[in-house]
Amino acid sequence: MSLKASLSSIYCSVFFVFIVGCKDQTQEKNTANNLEKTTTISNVKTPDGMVWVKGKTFLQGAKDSDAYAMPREKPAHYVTVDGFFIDITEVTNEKFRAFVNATNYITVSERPIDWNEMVKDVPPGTPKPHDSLLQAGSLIFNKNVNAVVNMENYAQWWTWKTGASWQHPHGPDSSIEGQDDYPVVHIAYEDALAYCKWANRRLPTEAEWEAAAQGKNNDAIFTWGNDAEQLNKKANTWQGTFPTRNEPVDGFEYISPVKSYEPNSIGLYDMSGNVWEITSDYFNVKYYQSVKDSTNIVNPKGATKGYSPSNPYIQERVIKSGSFLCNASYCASFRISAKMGMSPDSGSDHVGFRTVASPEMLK
Ligand SMILES: [Ca+2]
Ligand SMILES: [Ca+2]
Repeated sequence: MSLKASLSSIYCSVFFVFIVGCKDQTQEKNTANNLEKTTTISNVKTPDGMVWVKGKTFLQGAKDSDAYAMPREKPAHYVTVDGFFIDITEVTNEKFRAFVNATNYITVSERPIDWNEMVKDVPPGTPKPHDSLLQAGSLIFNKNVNAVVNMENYAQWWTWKTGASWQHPHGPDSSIEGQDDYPVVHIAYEDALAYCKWANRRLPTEAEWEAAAQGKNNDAIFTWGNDAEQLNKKANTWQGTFPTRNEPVDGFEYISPVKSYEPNSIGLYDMSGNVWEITSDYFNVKYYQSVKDSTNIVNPKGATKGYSPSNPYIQERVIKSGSFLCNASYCASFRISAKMGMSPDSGSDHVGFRTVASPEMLK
């Protein structure tokens, strides 16, 4: 979702859509991760903070036994991906600060909004908003919402906040001091690309992201397997009644430091919940229908263009993992196959990213 979303009732940008959105004190020792760190892949040493995802064939999309699966996740189909390296955590504030310090990069949410550009992405005839609404800012979750009239009206729990950015996640009076190990948020697609360029990384495709989330599995619903009862021990999501009553049974009401929950079977943290993660694929709700009769799809890069009936004016990108706002009553996006669309020019306080690298990028 973005400011645009508030400009028209028929315009519903991503963030509104992907909102729906225990810590186990005895974290498993991740022996798999330790092993991978010392493994040389194609004469390329595994970079610090990453693990190797072996190339494999797996079932992408909704599994038959997944009661929460949405039409855009169907039908499931087998795909093959080559091996790649992936960050074990979401990109943290510490890492993003290093990038900004090195490049003086200014994120999208820190730039004033150019109405001449925005007008291209909103329904025809949308009036220009007041200049006060075109100041730099981003979307934040309204923690104080105590009643919702219509669950389809996301604007009830999202607020455009002038001055909100990765350095001020709740607005100009907030900061990330002492939160180096929290995932960076308020990241737009182009911000993530800029970070990747600096770091010699790239964003994962949706298929790569699912392959990594599966870990050693090939057809699991969750990143830890198929037991839904494990959710509150394995991921930072939302308990209670969304969006009015947050009962942090899992230990966190808001985002959590990375590595607060057990990793999956190949050592990846927060592949379910905490913050959404941007991928390189276009969000097209019909894409899986278009490939259902294909066999052995190799290294798919998703649809050639985006398509979302709820947001027809934007070429959205796929985001994965769900966030601390995800709840089964709304979208259950903590499942591997779940996905939402994200407007490429907007961020919010529950979207971040993690990066990948192919071996050839590191030679
Ligand atoms: Ca939580
Ligand atoms: Ca995540």
